[in-house]
Amino acid sequence: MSDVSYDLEGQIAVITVDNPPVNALSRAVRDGIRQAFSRFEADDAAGIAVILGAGRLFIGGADISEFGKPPHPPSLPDVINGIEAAAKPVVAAIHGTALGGGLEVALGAHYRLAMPGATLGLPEVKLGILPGAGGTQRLPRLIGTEAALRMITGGTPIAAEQALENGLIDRIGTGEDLRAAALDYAGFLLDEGAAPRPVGALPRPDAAPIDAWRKTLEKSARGEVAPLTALCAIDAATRHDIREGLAEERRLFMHLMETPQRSGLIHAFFSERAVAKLPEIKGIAPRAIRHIGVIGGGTMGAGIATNALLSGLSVTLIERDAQSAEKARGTITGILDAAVSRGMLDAPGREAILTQRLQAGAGYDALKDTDLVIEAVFENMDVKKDVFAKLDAVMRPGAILATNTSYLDIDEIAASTSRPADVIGLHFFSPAHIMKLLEVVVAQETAPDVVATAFALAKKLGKTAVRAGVCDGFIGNRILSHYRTAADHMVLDGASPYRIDAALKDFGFAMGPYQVSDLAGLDIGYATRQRKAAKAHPKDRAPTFADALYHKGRLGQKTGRGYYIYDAGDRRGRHDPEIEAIVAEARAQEGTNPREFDDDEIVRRYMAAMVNEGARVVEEGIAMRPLDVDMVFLYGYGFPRWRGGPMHYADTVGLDTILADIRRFAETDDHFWTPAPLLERLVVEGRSFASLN
Ligand code: T1G
Repeated sequence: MSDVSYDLEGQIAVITVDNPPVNALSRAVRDGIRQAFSRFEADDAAGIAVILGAGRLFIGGADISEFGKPPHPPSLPDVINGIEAAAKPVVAAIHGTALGGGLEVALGAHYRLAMPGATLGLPEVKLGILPGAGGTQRLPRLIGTEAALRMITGGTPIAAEQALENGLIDRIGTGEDLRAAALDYAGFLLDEGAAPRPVGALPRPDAAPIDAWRKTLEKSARGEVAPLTALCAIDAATRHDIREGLAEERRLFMHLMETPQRSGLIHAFFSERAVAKLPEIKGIAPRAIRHIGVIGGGTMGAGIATNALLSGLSVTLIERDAQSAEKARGTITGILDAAVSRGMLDAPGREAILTQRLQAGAGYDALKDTDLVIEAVFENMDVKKDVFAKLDAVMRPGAILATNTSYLDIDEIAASTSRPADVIGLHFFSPAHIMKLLEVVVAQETAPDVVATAFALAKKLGKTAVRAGVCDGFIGNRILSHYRTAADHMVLDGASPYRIDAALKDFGFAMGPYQVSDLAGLDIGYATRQRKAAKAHPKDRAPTFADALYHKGRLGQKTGRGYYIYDAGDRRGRHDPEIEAIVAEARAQEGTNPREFDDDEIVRRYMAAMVNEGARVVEEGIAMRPLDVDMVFLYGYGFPRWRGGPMHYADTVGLDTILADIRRFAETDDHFWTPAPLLERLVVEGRSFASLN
């Protein structure tokens, strides 16, 4: 029972789960718990049992790394049913967090205590599954159908105080010592002569909230199967006694375990942890970052500054003059006020930030004590070099000079300073205080501890950092440019932008490419095309319909009209009857004969372009692994999380299928559709992108 220990404290059996780092319910732990409870049942000296976790939390859930492998007994439901059937009372003492199977273990106990600050949750739907060890049957019996539906179909944990209020736990422990609090409560129950109190024996929960909740989920859980399936399991609890209900829950759980959505969401779970594991920074200590500088108080600069301030850092923001600096302070104040109104920040916190942690001015010498500076000035190489020359002159030795450029050559910027090893790219995504993705762009000379510092800073800022190499667009925008071109080609060949957007929203994207253009601004795309025009290939097909919209001043949401018309207050937009004529004009200019595109072809072309360029980005080392590309698209480009990212999606479709599509598309355009060598090699070798992770 190495992972589970049993000791007797007076008449109290203390069963401790100790399986670092999160006490996951591995096969050994399940077996250890089962043996510990057999010993408890047989131990006449023990009148009550306490189960608790060693380390920083109670139990973090089933062992996700076992998913997809053959199950090994004892199953978690059997272990938990054994706890509930104990002839003597059992207390679960929770600290840190009890998640998934961990909370289900606590639901199998007869009494529950949680320490202050503990959280309790059933996040299984976030992994594409449902609580499969009694959670959907016991939780609604304990806290009611509505509260259980909210916890299970949303997957968001609740705090101990809320759990006390809704009946999930019986007591909040006092003091800091978990074991003392647990023994105190167990002793109290023993003195009270408390008997076993199986949750499964409670009356069936009320079915009334089910139908309304189903309607809500059918809209909000768009495309995801787990939340609605979890609702079916809870519905079964309202109609069956515990035994039949558990059987139905198991059937539904096993069904979800087989879905590609479970595979996609588990891939996302492990990838968001793997993405920060880089050989180049293993064991490298990051530099301390407490006070940062931000150059430029526009949308990006103000967003970056706000993100840093809300993460506890001090910020010195520099603009070209005092008036601009004050304007930037105003922008930041506005974002903080919105955070206060949303309850994300309290008034004293806002005050402290604005009076103590934010300085805004025009003089670079105010940066001399900062640990790192991020410039977010105009995207022009001469402007950047001028800024870096000033930074190089005032920043202390060891300070880090970062650029937020989205495409300029960071090697060139670094070479213009006396300290290229301290130069790195930190590419934020707008709005910078909300978007979680941060591309950490590593230049040739960037020192490993500067890379490590960037990843440590990202964690502090609550970002998901992905390492990128230097190229035009790094990982995300470079691939975006490619699949956007595939979409534009479909429009030139006959597809409606609206049909393309609809098909990709049905695929699961938050927005289609033309909705994204309207959001970002059509001037951004126009400027990018102008910038790249010098290197255009004669066979490149220009999206002249996009240029036409730009020249008409239709820049998207910011002008109220782009591909869609945005009436006051309506951000969703409606179709513009003039678009058809504008697109027809572009087709006529090219001399193309428009044809129909169905949703299937739209998705295949869009995804083949995305995957093909993703393969090139991995092959060139711009992305370390395919999972890095997946993380960029899950966190920065609205790719549906339950599909795991473009490269994971390609594995589920089959790389041979993707390659066959590309070869078929190349029959009519072998310039744009050139298979990436890595993709061809993996198909020949019968390997997947996952094999490179
Ligand atoms: N199984 C296996 N490994 C896990 C794990 C788990 N449940 N949870 C975390 N890890 C690994 C993680 O990959 C990382 O590994 C290390 O532990 C530290 O994790 C029947 C079937 C618990 C809040 O969804 O939310 O129960 O990178 O960096 O920030 O109904 O981990 O070090 O090699 O995240 O302190 C339901 C998932 C499972 C909880 C701790 N449970 N975990 O956060 O550490 S399904 C969950 C978390 C289930 C039952 C069903 C967090 C955490 P490495 P970490 P952390």
